[in-house]
Amino acid sequence: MNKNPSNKISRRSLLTSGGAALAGLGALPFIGAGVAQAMPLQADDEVIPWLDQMAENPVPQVIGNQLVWEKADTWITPNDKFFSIAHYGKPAISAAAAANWKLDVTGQVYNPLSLSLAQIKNRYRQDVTFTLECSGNHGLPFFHGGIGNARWSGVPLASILYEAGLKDSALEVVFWGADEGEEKVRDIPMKVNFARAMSVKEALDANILIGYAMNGADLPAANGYPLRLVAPGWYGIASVKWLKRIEVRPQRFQNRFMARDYVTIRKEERNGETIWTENLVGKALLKSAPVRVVRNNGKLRIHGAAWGGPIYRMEFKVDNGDWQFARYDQGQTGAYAWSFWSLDWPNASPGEHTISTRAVDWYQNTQPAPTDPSIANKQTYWESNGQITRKVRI
Ligand SMILES: Nc1nc2c(c(=O)[nH]1)N[C@H]1C(S)=C(S)[C@@H](COP(=O)(O)O)O[C@H]1N2
Ligand SMILES: [Mo]
Repeated sequence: MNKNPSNKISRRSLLTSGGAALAGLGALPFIGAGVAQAMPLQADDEVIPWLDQMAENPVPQVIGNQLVWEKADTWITPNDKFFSIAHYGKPAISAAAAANWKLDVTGQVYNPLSLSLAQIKNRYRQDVTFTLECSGNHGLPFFHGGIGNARWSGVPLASILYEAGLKDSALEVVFWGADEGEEKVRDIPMKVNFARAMSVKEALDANILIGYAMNGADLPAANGYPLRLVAPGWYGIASVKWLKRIEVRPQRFQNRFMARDYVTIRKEERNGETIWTENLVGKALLKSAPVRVVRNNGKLRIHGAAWGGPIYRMEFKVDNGDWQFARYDQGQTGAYAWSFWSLDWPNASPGEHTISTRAVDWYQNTQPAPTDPSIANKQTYWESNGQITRKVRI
Protein backbone atom coordinates (compact mmCIF):
# COMPACT_ATOMS: atom_id res chain seq x y z
CA MET A 1 0.00 0.00 0.00
CA ASN A 2 1.20 3.44 -0.87
CA LYS A 3 0.82 5.76 2.09
CA ASN A 4 2.53 8.71 0.48
CA PRO A 5 3.88 9.53 -2.90
CA SER A 6 7.49 8.43 -2.49
CA ASN A 7 8.80 11.45 -4.29
CA LYS A 8 9.66 15.04 -3.69
CA ILE A 9 6.64 17.26 -3.55
CA SER A 10 6.78 20.97 -4.05
CA ARG A 11 5.86 23.25 -1.18
CA ARG A 12 3.04 24.62 -3.25
CA SER A 13 1.41 21.26 -3.88
CA LEU A 14 1.76 20.40 -0.19
CA LEU A 15 -0.10 23.55 0.71
CA THR A 16 -2.74 22.76 -1.87
CA SER A 17 -3.12 19.24 -0.58
CA GLY A 18 -3.59 20.64 2.92
CA GLY A 19 -6.66 22.35 1.57
CA ALA A 20 -7.83 19.11 0.06
CA ALA A 21 -7.29 17.27 3.33
CA LEU A 22 -9.32 19.87 5.16
CA ALA A 23 -12.11 19.57 2.62
CA GLY A 24 -12.06 15.81 3.03
CA LEU A 25 -12.17 15.82 6.80
CA GLY A 26 -14.79 18.53 6.91
CA ALA A 27 -16.94 16.44 4.59
CA LEU A 28 -18.56 19.62 3.39
CA PRO A 29 -19.09 20.10 -0.30
CA PHE A 30 -17.58 23.32 -1.66
CA ILE A 31 -15.49 23.94 1.46
CA GLY A 32 -12.56 24.49 -0.88
CA ALA A 33 -14.39 27.14 -2.86
CA GLY A 34 -12.26 29.92 -1.40
CA VAL A 35 -9.04 28.50 -2.79
CA ALA A 36 -10.42 26.60 -5.75
CA GLN A 37 -12.15 27.58 -8.93
CA ALA A 38 -15.91 27.73 -8.63
CA MET A 39 -16.13 25.56 -11.74
CA PRO A 40 -13.62 23.05 -13.01
CA LEU A 41 -14.02 24.38 -16.56
CA GLN A 42 -13.61 28.09 -17.31
CA ALA A 43 -15.41 29.80 -20.17
CA ASP A 44 -12.21 30.47 -22.13
CA ASP A 45 -10.63 27.03 -21.53
CA GLU A 46 -9.71 25.27 -24.74
CA VAL A 47 -10.21 21.51 -24.34
CA ILE A 48 -7.50 19.30 -25.84
CA PRO A 49 -9.24 16.02 -26.72
CA TRP A 50 -7.76 12.68 -25.68
CA LEU A 51 -6.07 10.75 -28.47
CA ASP A 52 -7.32 7.40 -27.15
CA GLN A 53 -11.06 7.61 -27.74
CA MET A 54 -13.41 4.69 -27.04
CA ALA A 55 -14.13 2.02 -29.63
CA GLU A 56 -17.55 2.08 -31.28
CA ASN A 57 -20.29 0.69 -29.03
CA PRO A 58 -21.42 -2.69 -30.45
CA VAL A 59 -24.40 -2.93 -28.05
CA PRO A 60 -26.28 0.40 -28.35
CA GLN A 61 -29.49 -1.28 -27.20
CA VAL A 62 -27.79 -2.11 -23.86
CA ILE A 63 -25.41 0.83 -23.25
CA GLY A 64 -26.73 4.30 -24.07
CA ASN A 65 -25.65 7.92 -23.84
CA GLN A 66 -22.15 7.41 -22.43
CA LEU A 67 -20.37 10.25 -20.70
CA VAL A 68 -17.81 12.03 -22.86
CA TRP A 69 -15.12 12.80 -20.30
CA GLU A 70 -13.82 15.96 -21.99
CA LYS A 71 -17.35 17.37 -21.87
CA ALA A 72 -18.04 16.60 -18.19
CA ASP A 73 -18.11 20.28 -17.27
CA THR A 74 -20.73 20.24 -14.52
CA TRP A 75 -20.53 18.45 -11.19
CA ILE A 76 -24.14 17.29 -11.64
CA THR A 77 -24.66 15.35 -14.87
CA PRO A 78 -27.74 16.77 -16.62
CA ASN A 79 -30.52 14.20 -17.11
CA ASP A 80 -30.25 14.29 -20.90
CA LYS A 81 -26.51 13.51 -20.65
CA PHE A 82 -26.84 10.63 -18.17
CA PHE A 83 -25.78 7.17 -19.42
CA SER A 84 -28.15 4.22 -19.28
CA ILE A 85 -27.96 0.43 -19.17
CA ALA A 86 -30.82 -1.84 -20.22
CA HIS A 87 -30.18 -5.58 -20.13
CA TYR A 88 -33.74 -6.52 -21.11
CA GLY A 89 -34.63 -3.48 -23.19
CA LYS A 90 -36.29 -0.29 -22.00
CA PRO A 91 -39.92 -0.70 -21.04
CA ALA A 92 -41.83 2.34 -22.30
CA ILE A 93 -44.02 3.43 -19.39
CA SER A 94 -46.50 6.18 -20.18
CA ALA A 95 -47.59 8.82 -17.69
CA ALA A 96 -51.00 7.06 -17.59
CA ALA A 97 -49.31 3.74 -16.76
CA ALA A 98 -47.23 5.52 -14.12
CA ALA A 99 -50.42 6.94 -12.56
CA ASN A 100 -51.63 3.36 -12.13
CA TRP A 101 -48.20 2.06 -11.02
CA LYS A 102 -48.19 -0.13 -7.95
CA LEU A 103 -45.09 -1.01 -5.99
CA ASP A 104 -45.75 -4.24 -4.14
CA VAL A 105 -43.89 -5.04 -0.93
CA THR A 106 -44.43 -8.71 -0.19
CA GLY A 107 -42.92 -11.86 1.26
CA GLN A 108 -41.69 -12.21 4.85
CA VAL A 109 -43.52 -9.10 6.10
CA TYR A 110 -46.43 -8.62 8.49
CA ASN A 111 -48.21 -5.98 6.40
CA PRO A 112 -47.80 -6.48 2.66
CA LEU A 113 -48.05 -3.12 0.87
CA SER A 114 -49.16 -2.11 -2.58
CA LEU A 115 -48.24 1.56 -2.96
CA SER A 116 -49.22 3.91 -5.75
CA LEU A 117 -46.79 6.50 -7.04
CA ALA A 118 -48.84 9.21 -5.32
CA GLN A 119 -48.68 7.35 -2.00
CA ILE A 120 -44.91 7.04 -2.33
CA LYS A 121 -44.50 10.71 -3.19
CA ASN A 122 -46.65 11.66 -0.19
CA ARG A 123 -44.23 10.01 2.20
CA TYR A 124 -41.09 11.56 3.69
CA ARG A 125 -38.84 12.77 0.85
CA GLN A 126 -35.09 12.38 1.11
CA ASP A 127 -32.34 13.44 -1.31
CA VAL A 128 -28.91 12.03 -1.98
CA THR A 129 -26.27 13.13 -4.47
CA PHE A 130 -24.73 9.93 -5.76
CA THR A 131 -22.34 9.14 -8.59
CA LEU A 132 -23.71 6.02 -10.21
CA GLU A 133 -21.16 3.95 -12.12
CA CYS A 134 -21.67 0.69 -13.96
CA SER A 135 -19.25 -1.91 -12.64
CA GLY A 136 -18.35 -2.71 -16.24
CA ASN A 137 -17.12 0.84 -16.85
CA HIS A 138 -13.50 0.92 -18.13
CA GLY A 139 -13.61 -2.88 -18.44
CA LEU A 140 -14.30 -2.93 -22.18
CA PRO A 141 -12.75 -0.89 -25.03
CA PHE A 142 -16.16 0.58 -25.94
CA PHE A 143 -17.25 1.33 -22.40
CA HIS A 144 -15.53 4.24 -20.61
CA GLY A 145 -18.52 6.53 -20.08
CA GLY A 146 -20.78 4.45 -17.84
CA ILE A 147 -20.89 7.00 -15.04
CA GLY A 148 -22.87 10.07 -14.01
CA ASN A 149 -23.66 12.14 -10.94
CA ALA A 150 -27.21 13.13 -9.99
CA ARG A 151 -29.24 14.38 -7.07
CA TRP A 152 -31.80 11.65 -6.49
CA SER A 153 -35.02 12.01 -4.50
CA GLY A 154 -37.29 9.39 -3.05
CA VAL A 155 -38.60 7.75 0.07
CA PRO A 156 -36.05 5.91 2.25
CA LEU A 157 -36.32 2.17 1.55
CA ALA A 158 -35.83 1.40 5.25
CA SER A 159 -38.97 3.36 6.18
CA ILE A 160 -41.03 1.26 3.77
CA LEU A 161 -39.50 -1.99 5.05
CA TYR A 162 -40.29 -0.96 8.64
CA GLU A 163 -43.83 -0.03 7.58
CA ALA A 164 -44.25 -3.50 6.07
CA GLY A 165 -42.71 -5.05 9.19
CA LEU A 166 -39.96 -7.60 8.68
CA LYS A 167 -40.54 -11.07 10.09
CA ASP A 168 -37.73 -12.97 11.81
CA SER A 169 -37.52 -15.15 8.73
CA ALA A 170 -36.51 -12.17 6.54
CA LEU A 171 -33.07 -12.86 5.08
CA GLU A 172 -32.88 -11.03 1.76
CA VAL A 173 -34.71 -8.24 -0.03
CA VAL A 174 -35.22 -8.74 -3.77
CA PHE A 175 -35.94 -5.81 -6.08
CA TRP A 176 -37.78 -6.60 -9.32
CA GLY A 177 -37.94 -4.41 -12.40
CA ALA A 178 -40.74 -4.33 -14.96
CA ASP A 179 -38.32 -5.25 -17.77
CA GLU A 180 -38.45 -8.86 -18.92
CA GLY A 181 -36.06 -11.14 -20.73
CA GLU A 182 -35.44 -14.76 -21.55
CA GLU A 183 -32.77 -16.85 -19.89
CA LYS A 184 -31.83 -20.47 -20.14
CA VAL A 185 -30.15 -22.37 -17.32
CA ARG A 186 -29.62 -26.16 -17.39
CA ASP A 187 -31.59 -26.09 -20.65
CA ILE A 188 -34.59 -24.66 -18.81
CA PRO A 189 -35.95 -21.66 -20.69
CA MET A 190 -37.29 -18.99 -18.36
CA LYS A 191 -39.13 -15.73 -18.79
CA VAL A 192 -37.75 -13.51 -16.08
CA ASN A 193 -37.79 -9.93 -14.86
CA PHE A 194 -34.61 -8.05 -14.07
CA ALA A 195 -33.87 -8.47 -10.35
CA ARG A 196 -31.15 -7.91 -7.77
CA ALA A 197 -31.02 -8.80 -4.09
CA MET A 198 -29.46 -7.41 -0.92
CA SER A 199 -29.26 -8.76 2.58
CA VAL A 200 -31.81 -7.29 5.02
CA LYS A 201 -28.97 -5.53 6.83
CA GLU A 202 -27.76 -3.91 3.60
CA ALA A 203 -31.29 -2.92 2.58
CA LEU A 204 -31.87 -1.11 5.90
CA ASP A 205 -29.07 1.40 5.13
CA ALA A 206 -30.69 4.78 5.75
CA ASN A 207 -29.30 6.25 2.50
CA ILE A 208 -30.98 3.83 0.10
CA LEU A 209 -34.01 5.36 -1.60
CA ILE A 210 -37.00 4.23 -3.59
CA GLY A 211 -36.38 7.06 -6.05
CA TYR A 212 -38.79 8.95 -8.26
CA ALA A 213 -36.83 12.08 -9.18
CA MET A 214 -33.46 12.84 -10.69
CA ASN A 215 -32.09 16.38 -10.48
CA GLY A 216 -35.53 17.65 -9.52
CA ALA A 217 -37.40 16.13 -12.49
CA ASP A 218 -39.20 12.82 -13.03
CA LEU A 219 -36.80 9.98 -13.78
CA PRO A 220 -36.10 9.83 -17.52
CA ALA A 221 -37.61 6.76 -19.25
CA ALA A 222 -34.14 5.21 -19.71
CA ASN A 223 -33.23 5.75 -16.05
CA GLY A 224 -36.19 3.94 -14.53
CA TYR A 225 -39.35 6.05 -14.83
CA PRO A 226 -41.45 6.05 -12.74
CA LEU A 227 -39.57 4.35 -9.84
CA ARG A 228 -36.12 2.96 -9.20
CA LEU A 229 -33.95 1.91 -6.35
CA VAL A 230 -31.12 4.36 -5.60
CA ALA A 231 -28.35 2.54 -3.74
CA PRO A 232 -25.55 5.03 -2.91
CA GLY A 233 -22.18 3.40 -2.39
CA TRP A 234 -23.05 0.47 -4.63
CA TYR A 235 -22.19 -0.18 -8.23
CA GLY A 236 -25.02 0.71 -10.63
CA ILE A 237 -26.34 -2.84 -10.96
CA ALA A 238 -27.86 -2.59 -7.45
CA SER A 239 -30.07 0.37 -8.39
CA VAL A 240 -32.94 -1.55 -9.98
CA LYS A 241 -34.96 0.54 -12.44
CA TRP A 242 -38.67 0.39 -13.34
CA LEU A 243 -39.14 -1.00 -9.81
CA LYS A 244 -42.34 -3.09 -9.53
CA ARG A 245 -41.94 -5.39 -6.59
CA ILE A 246 -39.90 -5.65 -3.41
CA GLU A 247 -39.96 -9.15 -2.05
CA VAL A 248 -38.54 -10.09 1.33
CA ARG A 249 -37.37 -13.67 1.17
CA PRO A 250 -36.33 -16.33 3.68
CA GLN A 251 -33.63 -17.73 1.36
CA ARG A 252 -30.72 -16.42 -0.64
CA PHE A 253 -31.67 -15.33 -4.11
CA GLN A 254 -29.74 -15.97 -7.32
CA ASN A 255 -30.24 -15.13 -10.95
CA ARG A 256 -28.15 -14.01 -13.90
CA PHE A 257 -27.33 -10.65 -12.25
CA MET A 258 -26.53 -12.19 -8.86
CA ALA A 259 -24.63 -15.33 -9.83
CA ARG A 260 -23.64 -15.53 -13.50
CA ASP A 261 -22.99 -12.00 -14.77
CA TYR A 262 -21.69 -9.30 -12.40
CA VAL A 263 -19.43 -11.91 -10.86
CA THR A 264 -15.73 -11.03 -10.70
CA ILE A 265 -13.41 -13.96 -11.27
CA ARG A 266 -9.88 -13.70 -9.94
CA LYS A 267 -6.85 -15.80 -9.28
CA GLU A 268 -5.64 -15.19 -5.73
CA GLU A 269 -2.64 -16.40 -3.78
CA ARG A 270 -3.05 -18.33 -0.51
CA ASN A 271 0.23 -19.49 1.05
CA GLY A 272 1.84 -19.79 -2.36
CA GLU A 273 -1.10 -21.67 -3.79
CA THR A 274 -3.29 -20.21 -6.52
CA ILE A 275 -7.00 -20.34 -5.86
CA TRP A 276 -9.81 -19.11 -8.09
CA THR A 277 -12.45 -16.87 -6.54
CA GLU A 278 -15.84 -15.71 -7.83
CA ASN A 279 -17.23 -12.62 -6.11
CA LEU A 280 -20.55 -10.94 -6.58
CA VAL A 281 -20.21 -7.30 -7.65
CA GLY A 282 -21.66 -5.12 -4.88
CA LYS A 283 -20.25 -2.00 -3.24
CA ALA A 284 -18.45 0.56 -5.41
CA LEU A 285 -14.64 0.61 -5.35
CA LEU A 286 -12.15 3.48 -5.03
CA LYS A 287 -11.51 4.98 -8.45
CA SER A 288 -10.50 8.06 -10.42
CA ALA A 289 -9.99 9.06 -14.03
CA PRO A 290 -8.40 11.84 -16.06
CA VAL A 291 -11.18 14.18 -17.26
CA ARG A 292 -9.42 16.45 -19.76
CA VAL A 293 -6.47 18.71 -20.47
CA VAL A 294 -7.26 22.37 -21.05
CA ARG A 295 -5.24 25.29 -22.36
CA ASN A 296 -5.96 28.77 -21.08
CA ASN A 297 -3.85 31.80 -21.90
CA GLY A 298 -1.09 29.47 -23.10
CA LYS A 299 -1.12 27.55 -19.78
CA LEU A 300 -2.04 23.87 -19.52
CA ARG A 301 -4.09 22.34 -16.74
CA ILE A 302 -5.15 18.72 -16.17
CA HIS A 303 -8.57 17.87 -14.71
CA GLY A 304 -9.55 14.64 -13.00
CA ALA A 305 -12.41 13.10 -11.05
CA ALA A 306 -12.39 10.73 -8.06
CA TRP A 307 -15.21 8.66 -6.54
CA GLY A 308 -16.10 5.29 -5.04
CA GLY A 309 -15.18 6.03 -1.43
CA PRO A 310 -14.42 8.92 0.91
CA ILE A 311 -11.75 10.68 -1.16
CA TYR A 312 -8.78 12.09 0.77
CA ARG A 313 -6.77 13.26 -2.21
CA MET A 314 -6.17 12.69 -5.87
CA GLU A 315 -2.85 12.51 -7.69
CA PHE A 316 -1.73 12.95 -11.28
CA LYS A 317 1.24 11.53 -13.15
CA VAL A 318 2.50 12.88 -16.46
CA ASP A 319 4.40 10.35 -18.59
CA ASN A 320 6.71 8.46 -16.22
CA GLY A 321 7.14 11.37 -13.83
CA ASP A 322 6.40 11.54 -10.11
CA TRP A 323 2.90 11.38 -8.70
CA GLN A 324 1.79 14.93 -7.88
CA PHE A 325 -0.92 16.07 -5.50
CA ALA A 326 -3.88 17.65 -7.26
CA ARG A 327 -5.88 20.64 -6.16
CA TYR A 328 -9.43 20.04 -4.98
CA ASP A 329 -11.83 21.99 -7.19
CA GLN A 330 -15.39 20.89 -6.59
CA GLY A 331 -17.66 18.13 -5.34
CA GLN A 332 -18.07 15.93 -2.30
CA THR A 333 -15.02 14.23 -0.89
CA GLY A 334 -16.72 12.38 1.95
CA ALA A 335 -20.06 11.25 0.60
CA TYR A 336 -21.34 9.38 -2.42
CA ALA A 337 -20.60 11.86 -5.19
CA TRP A 338 -17.49 12.35 -7.27
CA SER A 339 -15.11 15.24 -6.68
CA PHE A 340 -13.20 17.19 -9.34
CA TRP A 341 -9.48 17.94 -9.02
CA SER A 342 -6.87 19.65 -11.17
CA LEU A 343 -3.15 20.27 -11.62
CA ASP A 344 -1.11 22.89 -13.46
CA TRP A 345 1.07 21.40 -16.17
CA PRO A 346 3.87 23.86 -16.87
CA ASN A 347 6.61 23.33 -19.46
CA ALA A 348 4.86 20.53 -21.36
CA SER A 349 6.96 19.58 -24.36
CA PRO A 350 5.19 19.41 -27.71
CA GLY A 351 4.21 15.87 -28.70
CA GLU A 352 2.40 12.91 -27.17
CA HIS A 353 2.08 12.46 -23.42
CA THR A 354 0.30 10.13 -21.02
CA ILE A 355 -1.76 11.30 -18.05
CA SER A 356 -2.54 8.92 -15.18
CA THR A 357 -4.58 9.47 -12.05
CA ARG A 358 -5.01 7.72 -8.73
CA ALA A 359 -7.31 8.33 -5.79
CA VAL A 360 -6.45 7.91 -2.10
CA ASP A 361 -9.23 7.45 0.47
CA TRP A 362 -9.46 8.58 4.10
CA TYR A 363 -8.04 5.24 5.24
CA GLN A 364 -4.97 5.78 3.03
CA ASN A 365 -5.97 3.08 0.58
CA THR A 366 -4.67 3.90 -2.87
CA GLN A 367 -6.56 3.08 -6.05
CA PRO A 368 -4.78 -0.03 -7.36
CA ALA A 369 -2.15 0.16 -10.11
CA PRO A 370 -2.72 -2.03 -13.18
CA THR A 371 -0.03 -4.34 -11.78
CA ASP A 372 -1.80 -4.75 -8.42
CA PRO A 373 -2.92 -8.40 -8.07
CA SER A 374 -6.58 -7.30 -7.60
CA ILE A 375 -6.44 -5.90 -11.15
CA ALA A 376 -3.70 -7.95 -12.83
CA ASN A 377 -5.21 -11.28 -11.71
CA LYS A 378 -8.79 -10.31 -12.49
CA GLN A 379 -10.18 -12.37 -15.37
CA THR A 380 -13.52 -10.62 -15.95
CA TYR A 381 -14.22 -7.02 -16.92
CA TRP A 382 -16.38 -5.90 -13.99
CA GLU A 383 -14.86 -3.86 -11.12
CA SER A 384 -12.11 -2.39 -13.33
CA ASN A 385 -11.06 0.23 -10.78
CA GLY A 386 -7.35 0.17 -11.63
CA GLN A 387 -5.50 3.41 -12.35
CA ILE A 388 -6.40 4.87 -15.74
CA THR A 389 -3.93 6.37 -18.21
CA ARG A 390 -5.00 8.57 -21.14
CA LYS A 391 -3.02 9.91 -24.11
CA VAL A 392 -2.89 13.50 -25.26
CA ARG A 393 -0.91 15.44 -27.89
CA ILE A 394 0.35 18.92 -27.01
N1 LIG B 1 -34.62 -2.97 -14.22
C1 LIG B 1 -33.34 -2.77 -14.51
N2 LIG B 1 -32.58 -2.08 -13.63
C2 LIG B 1 -31.27 -1.86 -13.90
C3 LIG B 1 -30.67 -2.37 -15.07
C4 LIG B 1 -31.48 -3.08 -15.99
O1 LIG B 1 -31.03 -3.53 -17.05
N3 LIG B 1 -32.82 -3.25 -15.67
N4 LIG B 1 -29.31 -2.16 -15.28
C5 LIG B 1 -28.51 -1.91 -14.08
C6 LIG B 1 -27.16 -1.51 -14.37
S1 LIG B 1 -26.11 -2.74 -14.89
C7 LIG B 1 -26.71 -0.24 -14.14
S2 LIG B 1 -25.09 0.15 -14.32
C8 LIG B 1 -27.64 0.84 -13.75
C9 LIG B 1 -27.51 1.99 -14.69
O2 LIG B 1 -28.39 3.01 -14.31
P1 LIG B 1 -28.81 4.12 -15.37
O3 LIG B 1 -29.34 3.41 -16.58
O4 LIG B 1 -29.78 5.01 -14.72
O5 LIG B 1 -27.54 4.86 -15.73
O6 LIG B 1 -28.97 0.39 -13.72
C10 LIG B 1 -29.15 -0.89 -13.16
N5 LIG B 1 -30.55 -1.15 -12.99
MO1 LIG C 1 -23.99 -1.99 -14.75
